[in-house]
Amino acid sequence: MTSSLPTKLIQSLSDLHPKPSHIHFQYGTAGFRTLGSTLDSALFRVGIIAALRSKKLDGRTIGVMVTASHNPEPDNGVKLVDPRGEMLEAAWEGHATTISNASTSSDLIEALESLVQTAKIDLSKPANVVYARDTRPSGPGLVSALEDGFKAMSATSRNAGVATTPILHYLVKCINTKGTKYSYGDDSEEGYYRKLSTSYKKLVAGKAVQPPLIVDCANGVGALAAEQLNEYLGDTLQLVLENTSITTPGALNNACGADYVKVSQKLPPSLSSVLKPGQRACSLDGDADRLIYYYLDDRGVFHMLDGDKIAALVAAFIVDLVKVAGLEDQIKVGVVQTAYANGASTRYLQERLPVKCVPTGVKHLHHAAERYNVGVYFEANGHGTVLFSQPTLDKLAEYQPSTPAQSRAVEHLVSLTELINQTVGDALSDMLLVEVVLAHKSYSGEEWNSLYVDLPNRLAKVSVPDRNTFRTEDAERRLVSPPGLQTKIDELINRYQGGRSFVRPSGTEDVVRVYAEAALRTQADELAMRVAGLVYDEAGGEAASRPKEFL
Ligand code: NG1
Ligand code: ZN
Repeated sequence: MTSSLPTKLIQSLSDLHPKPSHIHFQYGTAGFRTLGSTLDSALFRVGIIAALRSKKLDGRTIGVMVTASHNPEPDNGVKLVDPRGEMLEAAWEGHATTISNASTSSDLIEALESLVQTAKIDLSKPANVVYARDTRPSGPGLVSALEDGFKAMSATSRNAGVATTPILHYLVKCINTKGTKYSYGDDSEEGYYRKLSTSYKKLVAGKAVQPPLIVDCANGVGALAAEQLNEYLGDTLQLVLENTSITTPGALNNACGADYVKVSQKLPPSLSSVLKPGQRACSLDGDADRLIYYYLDDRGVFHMLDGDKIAALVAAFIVDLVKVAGLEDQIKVGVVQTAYANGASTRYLQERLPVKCVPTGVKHLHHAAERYNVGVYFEANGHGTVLFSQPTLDKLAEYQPSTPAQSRAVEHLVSLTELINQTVGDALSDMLLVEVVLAHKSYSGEEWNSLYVDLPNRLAKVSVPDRNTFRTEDAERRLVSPPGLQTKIDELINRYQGGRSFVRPSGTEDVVRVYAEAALRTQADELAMRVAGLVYDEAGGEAASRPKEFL
């Protein structure tokens, strides 16, 4: 039993992972994320923090995911996953930032000692962690720095290898609920594929098999997972996997993947000879937690079905099932969005359901969704899931249906709770969810798309010397700083029919993001460009780059 930090061991291992003096790390909405080549010390320290977090939570298992999601291949990142499979508690984001910025090994030990004191960590408790990485070339090196962090704390660690972000979250929840009445599933990748494919098969039983679905795997880890899933699905759904080159240098997220499709609003060029008019296709991102659908119409015109369209499709389906089950008065379904949700989607959903707008970042969406009996949350970029509260799960388990139709609807709802990842947005789980709804409604992509018509919109980004000078309120829809800038933006917006625009600092990149929508495509583009121009003029400085093009 030790009750103090193993300072000698920490010191000697930390000396192998010195912090670059010119870098300031910040644990943001997606953990630490920057150029992979600069992250070695941060990974070592995250190893220590994960161990301390586990000790703080009585030895419950903490997850660590090494990924930079949709970012370019040279980037990498790391985030911690709390025992229920959810994002790290907010207070610890600050601790992680402080510890990652300690300049020397002795400063690090001092910072760790202060964390142990302030967070009242009992060092005699065990430390358990499970970790995984995506396919980035910098991954293996960063993982060994992370492992040195575990070693420094003598943590018990389990290497989940190369896995998608949602699989790592799934494992964390399974490990921590094992043997309890809340057991989430078998704590293995096979357990994950089995859980998803079994519930999918139950949900589509008796429905006509959907035509094959093209899946753009972004040349990332989703390719490995989708290949496995394909086998488990057998002939209930055929996935045609594209962009599966996980070892080709530079291929990851390059002109493919969910972020490329969402931001450029285009078909990945690699699919132009593959996708036939009317056929459904979808793109995953580099760690398979985002999903965007699309199709070409008869004239070959591209149509995108983003996170907002997924939310609309899925929410309506669940509301119908709850109604048919006879549980309308007992189970309330609500939707959570961010300011990036298309205005047309918000209008469509608000006419049918309670809708809440929260700041960007999964933790905000997730927590808001937890307040509903069934909370549907999706970001426009395709990250999202549906949460079923524990009382709702209990209600579904105990409910005595009085007709065969009610009984079928309840069975479907129970299968949905199995199919949908309850920890985090999961592209593969969401993909099967979409396929279930399309099969039940006999919808083509075109019919799904016609639920509402998207307002033309544009996302731009501006490099500024210091993005922290931009501060927002009202779920990031208005700027409070720099002073006066919001008034100028408002004046611009008023000149555009159906105009809406807002500016916020990114939590994952050193940029300020600009979003604009308007009744016409040319107007949305123009509004975005002009607001970006205002931001540039305001931020000024040598380091700022005038926005010439979008992206
Ligand atoms: P930032 O960089 O804070 O805009 C982006 C996404 C978020 C979320 C995070 C985490 C947009 C506009 N922003 O955040 O929605 O997914 O990355 O990966 O899509
Ligand atoms: Zn991602």
